[in-house]
Amino acid sequence: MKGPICLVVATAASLSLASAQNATDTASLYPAATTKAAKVSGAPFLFLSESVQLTDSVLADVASTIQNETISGLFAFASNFTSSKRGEDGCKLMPGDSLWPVQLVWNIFDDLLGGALIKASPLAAVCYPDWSEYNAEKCATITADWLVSDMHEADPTSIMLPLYEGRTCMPPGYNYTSTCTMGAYPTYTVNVSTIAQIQLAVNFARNANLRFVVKNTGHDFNGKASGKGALSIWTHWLKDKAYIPYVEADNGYSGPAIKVGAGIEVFEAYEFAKSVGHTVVGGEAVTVGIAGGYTAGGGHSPLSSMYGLAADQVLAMEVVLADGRFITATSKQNADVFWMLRGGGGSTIGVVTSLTVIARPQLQTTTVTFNFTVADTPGLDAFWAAVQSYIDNVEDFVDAGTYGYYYLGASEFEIGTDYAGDTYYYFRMESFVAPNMSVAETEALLAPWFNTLDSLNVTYIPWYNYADNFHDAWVVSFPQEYVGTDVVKTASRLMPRSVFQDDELRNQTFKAHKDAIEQGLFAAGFHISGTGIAVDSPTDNAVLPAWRDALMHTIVGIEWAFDSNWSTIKNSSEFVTSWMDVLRDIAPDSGAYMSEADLNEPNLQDAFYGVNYPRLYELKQKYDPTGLFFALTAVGAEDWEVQVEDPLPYSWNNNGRLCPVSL
Ligand SMILES: Cc1cc2nc3c(=O)[nH]c(=O)nc-3n(C[C@H](O)[C@H](O)[C@H](O)COP(=O)(O)OP(=O)(O)OC[C@H]3O[C@@H](n4cnc5c(N)ncnc54)[C@H](O)[C@@H]3O)c2cc1C
Ligand SMILES: *[C@@H]1O[C@H](CO)[C@@H](O)[C@H](O)[C@H]1NC(C)=O
Ligand SMILES: *[C@@H]1O[C@H](CO)[C@@H](O)[C@H](O)[C@H]1NC(C)=O
Ligand SMILES: *[C@@H]1O[C@H](CO)[C@@H](O)[C@H](O)[C@H]1NC(C)=O
Ligand SMILES: *[C@@H]1O[C@H](CO)[C@@H](O)[C@H](O)[C@H]1NC(C)=O
Ligand SMILES: *[C@@H]1O[C@H](CO)[C@@H](O)[C@H](O)[C@H]1NC(C)=O
Ligand SMILES: *[C@@H]1O[C@H](CO)[C@@H](O)[C@H](O)[C@H]1NC(C)=O
Ligand SMILES: *[C@@H]1O[C@H](CO)[C@@H](O)[C@H](O)[C@H]1NC(C)=O
Ligand SMILES: *[C@@H]1O[C@H](CO)[C@@H](O)[C@H](O)[C@H]1NC(C)=O
Ligand SMILES: *[C@@H]1O[C@H](CO)[C@@H](O)[C@H](O)[C@H]1NC(C)=O
Ligand SMILES: *[C@@H]1O[C@H](CO)[C@@H](O)[C@H](O)[C@H]1NC(C)=O
Ligand SMILES: CC(=O)N[C@H]1CO[C@H](CO)[C@@H](O)[C@@H]1O
Repeated sequence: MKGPICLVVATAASLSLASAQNATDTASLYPAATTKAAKVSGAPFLFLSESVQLTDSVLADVASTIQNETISGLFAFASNFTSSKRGEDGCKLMPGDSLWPVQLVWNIFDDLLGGALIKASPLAAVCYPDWSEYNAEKCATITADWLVSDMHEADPTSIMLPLYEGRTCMPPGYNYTSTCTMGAYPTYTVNVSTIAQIQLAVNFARNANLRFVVKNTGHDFNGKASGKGALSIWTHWLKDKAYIPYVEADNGYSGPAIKVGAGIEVFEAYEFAKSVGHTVVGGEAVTVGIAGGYTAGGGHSPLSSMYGLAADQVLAMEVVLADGRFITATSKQNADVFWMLRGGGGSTIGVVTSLTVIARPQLQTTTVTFNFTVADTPGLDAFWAAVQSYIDNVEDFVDAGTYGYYYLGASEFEIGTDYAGDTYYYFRMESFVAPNMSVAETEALLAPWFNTLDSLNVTYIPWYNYADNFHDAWVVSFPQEYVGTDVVKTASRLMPRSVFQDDELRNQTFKAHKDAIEQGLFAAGFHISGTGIAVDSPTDNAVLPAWRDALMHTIVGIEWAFDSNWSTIKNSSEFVTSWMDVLRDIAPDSGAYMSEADLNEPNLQDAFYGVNYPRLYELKQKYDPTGLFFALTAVGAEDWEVQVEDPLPYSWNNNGRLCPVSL
């Protein structure tokens, strides 16, 4: 044993050497703000983290150092690996399986990674005396912060929707069981800081037939960043960012751009863009990742009705493909990869390591926040007429380039309470965002709706907030949202323009909102378009076409209690899935936004991907023939099933062995 490990340290040194060769002054990689960068094909430069790459010669060094082809073969690129490690049943391996890599191999892997391998444990393990992590003080802290997204994204393995790991290790007060088990949290996580580490992990997981997970922030609504027994990579620390004053991109765009590493979050992107006098298209949420699942899935933004979706902003991307190779993708280079990873979803054919996106000009922005409950109206009829008036004005609001994020429910939104039968209804405009508009212009746009509210004698106090740039308006209007619970199930639908132009269908959309609330559900939604008024939408990406005609993205959800049993969860989930038929019937040709959708959506390939699905599926086979990448509802996911341990049907969460679907 001693020999190989010593030799491997030398190998790790050779990876460090690659890094040293590239340890040039970071500044020299970035074009000076005053120079016009030369025409570049694809991304104009690589981040330092991206210049440290796994090459054939590094692997040859590894092979000659280890002197054991069985082991060195585990790290080889796809073209070099011939034998299959699949078990008889074709399932991905789990710890305890006879073919699971022995500890020596994990040690070698960790050495090659430079010590970046983390043995994973659930965040709340600190609350359980039978775990070595047990620490009452830490437990008190994580329990207090459990609903705060910062904490979950700063952890290598935690996800923000723990229902999808099987709610197996919750802190006190949120726990369904009195035990803590691994659930669908991965077995090991790589805390990546270079491309070489990602390539090595991709090769190892593929060659060793491990379940492979990419975790960025863990925000995914369907817990896609978890997987039982998996080797995970954590992209959180890929925090590079750069401003490129002028780029001539392959898609014909010329002008300023910003390049962001995979770990950059919305608030960091917004702050950075502001610091260089620009704005980028990102989500409303403070800590959603910008370059991971968000942009890959389409990515909607308070700026979408103005500039389109996040996927529409991408000029170039760097990707580690399933074969372990590192590529740049643009509309001319690896164009099919570039097409797929702008709308076709995360965790499909590669790991995106950075995006180069259009830097938009700073725009003055007004936001408006207000709410009213039934008690602020003369009665239920007035309350509902006020809500209907919003829906009647949605088309004008979107056509003015604005976005609105609303909540509708019974009583104030509180987590874990059942509201069925409670008629203390409330409506909240979390934020109406009017880019490029002064307060006076925003008031004029809102006047038709507000006049109706006034004539209905609804009491509401709109809070106007104005800044001369998008970031400063956004930062005060969008506080961090609650995450961390396992007591909500949502479904969603994109509602197209044709619905709002038809009195009957528009009324039905309103009535559906009313019906949902009367049945004890809640609604959260957006007036928004995937077609920006200020731009031509690209036609060469995989964004769900229904986004282009949409004027509203409506999410409807159901809640249960922390201690609800699995039967209740199953029943509630089925209830919200079938309730959504109301909106599906109003807009049968539309679809649903994959990143904020129901994993039990009927015909989900059609609903989440539309006409793009056959090509996406074909590319999945081309670039990931062995199925290294998997996520619930992702392209090709229908070929696999998660054999869940909870009393739910297969593939309702990630807490089970991943196997090819049984025929
Ligand atoms: C509070 C909250 C607010 C939200 N607000 C918005 C919003 O304003 N607009 C909007 O469009 N969506 C929003 N979302 C949904 C969001 O788009 C999805 O949750 C998205 O999947 C998050 O991506 P992530 O990379 O941050 O998260 P993760 O959960 O870490 O990853 C999501 C998926 O992408 C994969 N992935 C992550 N990084 C990479 C990578 N580098 N390469 C390949 N695959 C990768 C993961 O494997 C996983 O399958 C919100 C979600 C929450 C919980
Ligand atoms: C892997 O294959 C490439 C060609 O595809 C070759 O150049 C390289 O030497 C091989 N590496 C090893 C370690 O066998
Ligand atoms: C190579 O390593 C494997 C796994 O540890 C071991 O089973 C095998 O005997 C080794 N082969 C040689 C030639 O040392
Ligand atoms: C939650 O955990 C506490 C402490 O272990 C335990 O007393 C309680 O029974 C658990 N709740 C449920 C619903 O299992
Ligand atoms: C992950 O790596 C970063 C450096 O890239 C380091 O700052 C951080 O502490 C590491 N986190 C863990 C949990 O290892
Ligand atoms: C913002 O408004 C000004 C004045 O109406 C207009 O000239 C400009 O084109 C608008 N910008 C965008 C991005 O729509
Ligand atoms: C609103 O209030 C005014 C004055 O109290 C009253 O005259 C009017 O009838 C009310 N309208 C509605 C729709 O309740
Ligand atoms: C609702 O609006 C009132 C002002 O009319 C404000 O004081 C209150 O904080 C708001 N409540 C919520 C939950 O936003
Ligand atoms: C839509 O609803 C409004 C308000 O209730 C009503 O006046 C109108 O007649 C309805 N239109 C149709 C076509 O149902
Ligand atoms: C689950 O909980 C519900 C509601 O409390 C109860 O009616 C049902 O019997 C429980 N089911 C099981 C299998 O325990
Ligand atoms: C199933 O869920 C619906 C909707 O919440 C509820 O009305 C019904 O009572 C539930 N049934 C059971 C058996 O829990
Ligand atoms: C060893 C290594 O990875 N060298 C890379 C350093 O960065 C340049 C470009 O920035 C690459 O061309 C080298 O391959």
